[in-house]
Amino acid sequence: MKTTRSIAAALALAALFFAPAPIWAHAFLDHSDPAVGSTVPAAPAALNLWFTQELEPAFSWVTVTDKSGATVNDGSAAVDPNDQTKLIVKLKPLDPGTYTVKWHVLSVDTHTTEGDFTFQIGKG
Ligand SMILES: [Cu+2]
Repeated sequence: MKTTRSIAAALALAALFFAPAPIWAHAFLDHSDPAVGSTVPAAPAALNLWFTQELEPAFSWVTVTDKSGATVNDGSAAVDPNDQTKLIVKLKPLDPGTYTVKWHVLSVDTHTTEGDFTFQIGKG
């Protein structure tokens, strides 16, 4: 009986490991607007970030900084009420230059992920 139980436990554990991908997926950055590494001709009024999973708004944030390290986002990032995978952060009026985006999100599966990228405003 004991053996049967441990086999059952082993099978249950194996089932966990081979469970469908979503259980193990985290919220990674899928794409953004302005796009990662892109050069845009005009200063965008906001930065939009789409993730691979729905986010917990209270624990998800984005900062955008200019070359000098000054924060240029206008207020905190907000999760789009119509799309829980999307973060929107308003931007102050930006001059041409390179901007660094740092994001840190908590997805609904309670996993935290973070990353950074740059985009440029100006001559493409
Ligand atoms: Cu996860």
